[in-house]
Amino acid sequence: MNKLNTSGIIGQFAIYGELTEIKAFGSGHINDTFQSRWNQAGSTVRYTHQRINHNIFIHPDRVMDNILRVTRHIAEKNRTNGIPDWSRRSLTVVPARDGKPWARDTEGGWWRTYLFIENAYTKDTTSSPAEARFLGEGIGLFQKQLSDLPPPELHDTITDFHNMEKRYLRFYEALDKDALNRAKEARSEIDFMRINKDRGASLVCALHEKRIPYRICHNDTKMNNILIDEKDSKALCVIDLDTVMPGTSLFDLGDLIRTVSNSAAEDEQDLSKVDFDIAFFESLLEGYLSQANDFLIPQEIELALESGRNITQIMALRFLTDYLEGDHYYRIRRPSHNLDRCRTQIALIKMMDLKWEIAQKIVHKLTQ
Ligand code: ADP
Ligand code: GN1
Ligand code: MG
Repeated sequence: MNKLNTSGIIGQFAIYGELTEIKAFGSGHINDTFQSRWNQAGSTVRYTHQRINHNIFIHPDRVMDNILRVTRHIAEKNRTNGIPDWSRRSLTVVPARDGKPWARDTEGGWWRTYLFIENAYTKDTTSSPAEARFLGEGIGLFQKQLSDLPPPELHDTITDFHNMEKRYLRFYEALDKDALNRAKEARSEIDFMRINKDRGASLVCALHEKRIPYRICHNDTKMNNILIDEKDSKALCVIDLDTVMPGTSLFDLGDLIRTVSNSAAEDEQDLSKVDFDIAFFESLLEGYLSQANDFLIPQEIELALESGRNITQIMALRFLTDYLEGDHYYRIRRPSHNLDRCRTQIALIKMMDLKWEIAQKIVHKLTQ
């Protein structure tokens, strides 16, 4: 979308002052994100605008309904508890001029606007155990703050999002079709997925068999969906809330383990750099439990380590499926990007397997 069109849609939101700049922003795989700068009677303020990926979120109105409820709940809690800087600790939706939490462009797209949270940043890889601890704490707190969200239930914004069985069905379909004749490039990854199918179902089975409870969770807690405060390097605000819906807390812990404990980036091509960093894992879990211990039950704790392997496997499978289907889902920046991402996830699973016992001892140590 060119700049002119972008300013047109941005003009639909209830923002005062002169627009001085718009630019593309962020590195997410799903939505299109822009940042705008305004002169409001001499003060400079910034906003975040996003075109919601309408192919993936087929009911953007329901997504926004969830986001409003969740962000208001957290903001209200922080405000009434006197938490300093509360307006930077949850996203604030800026309504359109007609009062709706979204605006539509002339091409049928759905847009939303948030206050831009200043003096914060995101990271794709972890630099220190302290950073890992803060990220864990941030997601534990987010889940805790939402544990008393009043009914009704949040909408399911993507059906069966982490349902491994359904993800496997789609993978086998893509493999049968092999529409782009790409399976030959991914033989060993396909074999890995086949061999490990059963163990991949453990979280979903535990949910379906009611061994662990449904809770409100984020469902997409890769580390760059957490804004970090420049002031103290602590987790400041959990963003990218499109998938906040009922699930298990372990989906969130699992995606944190996948991204925070990996010593390399999600799409690292040099697989010798991919490692399951035990020090990061320990600090992450410690930080997460410092908040989540208040509500987790033993059956959830039992699956803590497994959650990391499980979510890593689901991501490997989803990247591979998208590669076979022709890269329709994830944004790519090179031809085999999705295959590279899949390979990194598999390398990480293998490192987790290798360090399983030591990691399990850490779980026991932290939960005794
Ligand atoms: P995607 O779904 O594409 O991953 P995100 O919601 O994660 O999109 O946003 C992409 C990036 O934009 C984030 O990683 C973050 O850097 C930045 N961002 C998003 N919302 C805000 C905000 N309210 N304030 C500051 N930065 C933001
Ligand atoms: C997508 O939106 P983003 O880039 O934070 C994806 C996640 C994957 C992630 C892998 C709605 O997250 O499920 O874990 O890519 N989000 C959706 O990087 O599919
Ligand atoms: Mg994101």
